[in-house]
Amino acid sequence: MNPFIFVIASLTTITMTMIERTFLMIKPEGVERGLIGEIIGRFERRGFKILALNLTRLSREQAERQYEEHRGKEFFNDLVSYISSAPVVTFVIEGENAIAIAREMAGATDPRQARPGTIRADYGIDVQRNVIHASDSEESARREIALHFGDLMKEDE
Ligand code: IDP
Ligand code: MG
Repeated sequence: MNPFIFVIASLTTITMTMIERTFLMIKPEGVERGLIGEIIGRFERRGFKILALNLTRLSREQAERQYEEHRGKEFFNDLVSYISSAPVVTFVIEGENAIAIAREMAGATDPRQARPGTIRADYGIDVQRNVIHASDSEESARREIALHFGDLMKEDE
């Protein structure tokens, strides 16, 4: 192979396989319905490493901070009350392109529009009770990991 092409091809491969971390949360109805093992198992079987995991009940303030970007929308108050109403499972996974792949595995926000085989299509009840949260970008992942697992961020420094 032409050495120039080889270098370009290698660089492309390096930039396309990014080891990332992302934040996930099994929402109250997922925990309530006994879906913790099923959902976490999907990420394990897909080859992601579980870096942190917590069964916890979010305070109203934590829920508001989690969904900060939606403040002011008509569903905000309801969403915050719902998310802080009962235990959730928060966790962080690590692996290649974790952020985009976890979003794909979660599926569209509205379970009725989610592709078959995605977590929301398989288990979602409605647009609010859609079983799982997954960070939508590198910036959200960093912010949400810091919000729920501050200690994990400190280890990296
Ligand atoms: P996402 O979870 O797919 O990123 P977002 O639009 O960021 O979707 O909304 C955050 C969460 O807010 C959703 O997962 C869902 O639980 C809730 N939500 C979004 N849109 C609506 C709505 O129109 N009605 C009620 N709840 C909603
Ligand atoms: Mg979102």
